[in-house]
Amino acid sequence: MLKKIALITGVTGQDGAYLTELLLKKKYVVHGVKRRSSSINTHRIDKFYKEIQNKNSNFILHHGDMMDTPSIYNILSKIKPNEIYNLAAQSHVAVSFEQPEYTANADALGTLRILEAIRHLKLEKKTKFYQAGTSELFGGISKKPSNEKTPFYPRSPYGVAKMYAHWITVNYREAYGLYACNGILFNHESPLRGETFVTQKIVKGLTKIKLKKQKKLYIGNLYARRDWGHARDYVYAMWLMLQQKKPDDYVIATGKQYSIKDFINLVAKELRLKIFWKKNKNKKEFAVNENNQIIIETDKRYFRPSEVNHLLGDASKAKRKLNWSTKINIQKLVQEMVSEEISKN
Ligand code: NAP
Ligand code: G4F
Repeated sequence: MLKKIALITGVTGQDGAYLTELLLKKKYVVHGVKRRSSSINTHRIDKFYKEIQNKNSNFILHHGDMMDTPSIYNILSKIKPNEIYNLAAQSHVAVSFEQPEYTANADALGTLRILEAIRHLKLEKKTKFYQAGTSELFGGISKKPSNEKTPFYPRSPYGVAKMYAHWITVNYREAYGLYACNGILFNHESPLRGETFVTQKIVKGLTKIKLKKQKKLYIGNLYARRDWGHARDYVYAMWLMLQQKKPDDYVIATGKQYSIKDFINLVAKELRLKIFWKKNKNKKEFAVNENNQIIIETDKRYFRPSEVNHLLGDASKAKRKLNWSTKINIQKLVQEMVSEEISKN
């Protein structure tokens, strides 16, 4: 039987690595798009290098960029994939306030570039398309759990760019009959999470404090709340979306919500690091250790011009139609992230 061919943009990112692992296990031929960088950016997928060195490798990397139409077009025309997972993005919300135009180009127009390439290459009947959508689309919506029918209200240049990507994916499905799906994924983390996202920053910072390699952790809004799952569970949902009879859009979430402060407390507990929360005269919160030394402090630099205070998802459609559910809860997620971090120190 012919092997299925998948193309993953953003293969060097957190989700790209987990999805590569899943698809290789499922005997796909996996092509990944990586962008050129001055230092090596493949640490998350290095474990598949053995696979690359093998002559009959099922894992092939291509240079490309979401901002560069010819590279996208050429890769698609060469490999004619059965499935495309568009995971590439400037994915950092805070950075999107500093680089709004770059974010729009890579995240919004980048998606359009792939859809147009599918159309021009007449791959509409062959190629299924997954778009990495986000709970940031819901942004400033109420505290109730969001589902596929909840209206969007993005609160960052990143959220706005992803909103374009969402609707252009819906539009190409409706206008040209593409098998195209939006996964509206809530936050998902893992030991492979980028270092500047809050969970990984907390795990790395508190581990170093525990091991006396760092004195303080500076953090932003302690009271933002997120619905955090594990990336491994979430890439499985991406794959499921492309295995259905009809394309559709799905919310993927755990349905449970924690604050940044809760996450800090969970990590401290896992590390057996004693922390005591206090407030100064100006009601600014900080945390000390048993020797009354300040180990966590808030810092204006990490607050955003407009914040998304609450994110909570309702994944009942995915449960019903994809038979998907989350397997790894937040306690297990924290355990895995902490134990991986300790092993690196
Ligand atoms: P990530 O770790 O930041 O990975 C992003 C990937 O995109 C990296 O491979 C990065 O390459 C690549 N990339 C960035 N700009 C690019 C460009 N101009 N051209 C080509 N590639 C580019 O993100 P992630 O957490 O794996 O998330 C995957 C996708 O899901 C993203 O689209 C993100 O916006 C979306 N999403 C994530 C979450 C979440 O909680 N993780 C939730 C909802 C949606 P480098 O390695 O070279 O930087
Ligand atoms: O970890 P974060 O940077 O993730 P954020 O902004 O929720 O975005 C992530 O999830 C989205 C899905 O909802 C993805 F689409 C997106 O690509 C990305 O993966 O921040 C989480 C929360 C925010 O409210 C932020 O203000 O943590 C708060 N926070 C507090 N202190 C901090 C910090 N965030 C970061 N990055 N760094 C801090 O020091």
